[in-house]
This record gives sequence, structure tokens and C-alpha cells, in this order.
Amino acid sequence: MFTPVKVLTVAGSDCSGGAGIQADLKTFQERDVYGMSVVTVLVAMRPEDWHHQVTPIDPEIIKQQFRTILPGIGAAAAKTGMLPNVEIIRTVGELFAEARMPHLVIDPVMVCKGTSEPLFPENTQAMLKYLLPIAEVVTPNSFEAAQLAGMDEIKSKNDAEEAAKRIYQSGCKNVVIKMARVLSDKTADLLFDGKDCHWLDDERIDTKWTHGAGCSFSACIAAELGKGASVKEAWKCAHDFVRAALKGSFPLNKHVGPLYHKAMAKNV
Ligand code: PXL
Repeated sequence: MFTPVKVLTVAGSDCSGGAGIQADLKTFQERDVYGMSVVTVLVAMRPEDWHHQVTPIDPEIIKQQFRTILPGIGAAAAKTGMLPNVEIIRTVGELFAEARMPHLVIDPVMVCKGTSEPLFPENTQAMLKYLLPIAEVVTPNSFEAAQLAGMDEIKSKNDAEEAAKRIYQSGCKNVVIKMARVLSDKTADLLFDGKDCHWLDDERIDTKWTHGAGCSFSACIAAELGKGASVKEAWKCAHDFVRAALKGSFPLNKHVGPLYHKAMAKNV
């Protein structure tokens, strides 16, 4: 009998299918782990302008879903995505602390592409308090990293290293900062493991269809950690997986376009 590695995402539903739990479950499938989900928020988009309408789920219902999986089933690793308010961040943090989750990846989602204003600034403090201390890896983009580090902006690799060191003080074991939009025609990913800064440098992939890249990246790290990879191996795998999927990304309509999650497997 085949028993797959089981991995959990605690995240929002993006009904367009490109980000959130939908992206996470597609990533889990591609990385050959069994995916499970706890839905924290429902996101719908207005067809005219793609304005995001965000409906948080009652924390009691989040608890019911969570307990179905932990302790009800068990999971080798987990990730979090969009957690829309302080109460939900605290609830999820307490549930994971109680469950003693061995491999927890925190994707500190603060904005959706296409919406410029931060979702809820007070959430940053709650993430620092309830989630980062129990995280094995935290995966902010440059905007989220600046918020978590209390810096104005991240404009260079030096800024990113400074932010990573500050974020590390919150108790997480590893900080990954995605620099996709910062370095003119280049892109780079930083991993700070508490001792050393490691960089993966690349040419930027020229596409505007990047919806769900961050979600898929953190989901891939969680899947690989669940299968027993080291943090460095999981980070490199996620970097390659998302780059391949970005090369195959496509538009859904004039507003949004997701990654092609099968790109790596099909070698397109
Ligand atoms: O890409 C950030 C993100 C995460 N989670 C959900 C989303 C979005 C952006 O639309 O809808 C549920």
C-alpha cells in the first residue's frame, strides 16, 4: 500500500483558481504529496475591475477544519497563506503551537497582486507575535519583508540581508526573501538561516501573469520539507518549480493570469 506524505495548507480560497489554497493544492499534487486544506477566508473578484472582496471565515469553523486534520489525520508539514485578521492569525498560531507542527512555512500574505494597499497593517504585528516564533521558514516578498522588519523599503540585496536578520529576531529558524520586483532586470532569492546569507540569482522572467507565484513557492517548500528535504534543498526546489511554472504562465482574462503548475513535469 502506498502511503503518501500528507501536507496541509491553511489559507484563503481564490475562486479564480490561481492563488491561495487552489494554487497550494495544485503545487502539492505536482510535488507528489497529499494535500489538505483549512480555509480561512473567501476571496471573490468583481468582474469589471477585479477589486477583491474578502470574507473571513468564523474562527470556530477554522478550528473545526484544523482539528479534522490535526489531530484527526496528521500532517508531515504545513504552510499558511492569507490570514485576514488578528483573531484568525492568533487562532491559527495557537492551533499550530498546540499541534507542535514539525515543519511550518509561513507565507505572510499582505497584499494581492492587483490591489496596491496592504490588506490589514495591524496583522503584521500579530504575525510577528503568533506565527513567526513557531515557523521553520518565513517567505515574505520584499514589501512584506520591509513591513515585518520595520523598514521603509527594500531596494537592494544589502537591505534584504538587513531585513532578514531583523525578521530572524522574531524566532523563526529561516528567512527567505523574494526580490522579484526590486532589482531592475534581475531577480534574486535570499535564504538567511540564522548564520549565513545564501542567494539564488537569475534573469527576470518577462511576464505579467504571475498570480499565485508566492503561494506556489511557499507550498512547494512545505511539500519538500514534508518529504524530508533540508530547508536549503526545499528552497532551491521551490525556486526552480516557480520559475518553470512562470515560464508557462497564461492569462485568464485581461486582469489576471496564473502559473502553469505542470510546466516542470512536462518540461515546457
Ligand atoms: O497572491 C496572494 C493571495 C493569497 N491568497 C488568496 C488570494 C491572493 C490574491 O489574490 O486571493 C486567497
